[in-house]
Amino acid sequence: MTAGALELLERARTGDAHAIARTLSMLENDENGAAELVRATHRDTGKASVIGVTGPPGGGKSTLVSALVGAYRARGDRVAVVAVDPSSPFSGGAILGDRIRMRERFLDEGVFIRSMASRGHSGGLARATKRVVDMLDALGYGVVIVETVGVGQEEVDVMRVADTVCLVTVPGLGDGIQAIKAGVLEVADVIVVNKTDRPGADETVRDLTLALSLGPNKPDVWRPPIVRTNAMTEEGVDALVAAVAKHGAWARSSGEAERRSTAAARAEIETLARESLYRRLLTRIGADRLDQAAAAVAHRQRDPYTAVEELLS
Ligand SMILES: Nc1nc2c(ncn2[C@@H]2O[C@H](COP(=O)(O)OP(=O)(O)OP(=O)(O)O)[C@@H](O)[C@H]2O)c(=O)[nH]1
Ligand SMILES: [Mg+2]
Repeated sequence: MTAGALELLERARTGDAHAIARTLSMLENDENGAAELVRATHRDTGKASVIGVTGPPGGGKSTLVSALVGAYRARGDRVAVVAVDPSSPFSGGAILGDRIRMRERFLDEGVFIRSMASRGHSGGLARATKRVVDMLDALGYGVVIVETVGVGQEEVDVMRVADTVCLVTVPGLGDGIQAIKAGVLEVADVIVVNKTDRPGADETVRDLTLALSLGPNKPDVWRPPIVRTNAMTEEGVDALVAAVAKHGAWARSSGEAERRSTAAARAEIETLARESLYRRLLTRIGADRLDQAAAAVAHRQRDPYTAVEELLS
């Protein structure tokens, strides 16, 4: 093991925030030492309760996450927050504001906050998020909350790291239904109607209940509960914590948790194997051969399938 990565990990294990941040950057950017960090910590992962919070912009996710941090912290859990913004190449802007507000609220060694933007992850945002979450899990954060903005495919992929995914909607705007149509419901385990102090909450709950009733109705299938919250006053936050715990218990007893972690492991192995085989191929044939093959295909002297067959033989 690289002495640097090992020393860093030791310091991170003592709770040193700078060391924790450095290990996360190493993992995110796949720097030298990242593989060593994964090897040294993999056995310690799988203990945290990983909660995903997603939904349309401005729905109150960050306010709700802050309330959740307070609720879990009050129960004695160490809590980490990973705020992921797939639309932004910079970890700054709105997320930075959230982070400052949260830091002010939790001047507390037991709370760690990390933000991640879309750029700079060699293996993609979802993989980087998984690595970051796994490290925080291994470092003993009992609850890791991942917030993503939006309702697209990238958010769905990021949310696959979570044991329980909370989809946050708001009254009016038809957002709840739109989100469901966009396929986010596929990953939602708990549906939150936030801003219930606003008009139209009852209608939104009714619409969502109807939409959900059209889904599969089998005894072994989880039917996402709908929880009403006002993140500003923290009304409904305890009910949300209870719904998340209930889903977690169901997932463990039904085998769903096992299925999810095996699927995530398989995806990671496939990606790493593909990368590793490709690196080996490049090492063996040399970059020149690749350039020549590319030129041959570009000049229509070879078709791409034949070119690959020749490289592999
Ligand atoms: N009235 C009301 N306002 C709320 C509630 N929850 C959040 N807000 C406000 O809604 C605005 C957006 O809240 P955020 O928590 O930043 O929402 P977000 O979903 O994290 O936003 P993005 O990360 O930008 O997508 C803020 O002005 C909050 O104060 C609520 O329950 N009721
Ligand atoms: Mg936010």
